[in-house]
Amino acid sequence: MSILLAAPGRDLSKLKEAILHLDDSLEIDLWPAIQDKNRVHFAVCWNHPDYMFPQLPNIKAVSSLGAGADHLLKDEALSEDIPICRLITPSLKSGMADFVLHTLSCIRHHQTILSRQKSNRIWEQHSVIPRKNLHIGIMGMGEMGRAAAELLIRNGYEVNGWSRSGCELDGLNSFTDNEMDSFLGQSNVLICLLPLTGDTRDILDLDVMKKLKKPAYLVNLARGEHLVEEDLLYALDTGIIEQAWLDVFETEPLPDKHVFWNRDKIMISPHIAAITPADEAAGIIVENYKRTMSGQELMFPVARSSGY
Ligand code: NDP
Ligand code: OXD
Repeated sequence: MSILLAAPGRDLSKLKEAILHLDDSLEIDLWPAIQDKNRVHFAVCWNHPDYMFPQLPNIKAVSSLGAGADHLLKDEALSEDIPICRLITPSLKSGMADFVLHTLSCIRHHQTILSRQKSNRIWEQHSVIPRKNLHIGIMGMGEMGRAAAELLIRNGYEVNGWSRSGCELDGLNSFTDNEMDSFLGQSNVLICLLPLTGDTRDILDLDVMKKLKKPAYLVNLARGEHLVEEDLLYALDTGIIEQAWLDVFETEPLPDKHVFWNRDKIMISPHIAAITPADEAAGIIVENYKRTMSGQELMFPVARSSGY
């Protein structure tokens, strides 16, 4: 029986090594070089090709190689009977929390202005924005949102969290999905950590941006499809939004000709907010493979009904 690792364009050799380090009796295939397609029982994927699953007649479960599983759920060739899980590790959560804290620090210290000043050899000082002036609003209080909120609260930020069912966390102002307007009205740094579903696609639109407390900042670390790109450009041009910090995009890598590259008020990072180290990923992959083979429930299962 084999585990297939399929992430075109990514070097998976370290992950394969880490899995074999845990159990050298396992058989690992790296897409597209599969020894025997009938032997593949478990696949770990990131942006796999559409035509892959119909070639794997004995697949029993599939894991995302990341935290999001939207790329698997949209594949109609992946039968609804096949359970899906995702990879959540301690470093992924702490990495995301660190990245959010770092972004807030950059906003407070005017990093966008400093970068521009350096290009033009300008020496000009700016006073730091006090933490109390930033009211943080996190959309999505799951694995990532909760880890970020905990770290921000420990660092003295006021944090509002928005989710479908609400989130119990000491020091957090929790809002449920029908309290969106009041959540937005009390937040001026909006951080998107939602899964991509039918309900959340295009959620970061002009209407949402206008409802934020001023001055407003937008940080999207979840999926590019959450953001209505032309609405952001309008919001930046009209002062509705001061700056945007984007780590994820509809098309990745962000195309060379994309208008976002030339905007001073948009900071871009290449989908690196949080990354799963190979050794931690391997532990979860091996565990979920073994659970699959012995008919047990998977760790970090994805519910097809909710889409996350
Ligand atoms: P989870 O599935 O753990 O959490 C989802 C959260 O969103 C839950 O709190 C859920 O509410 C809430 N939610 C879902 N739908 C709605 C809705 N319609 N209205 C309000 N709240 C909603 O996700 P993760 O924390 O693991 O991941 C969050 C995002 O971050 C994903 O898009 C993921 O792909 C992305 N990500 C990005 C990385 C990067 O490097 N940029 C790295 C890792 C993740 P409830 O609690 O009520 O269910
Ligand atoms: C993701 C990830 O889901 O990088 O974006 O894990």
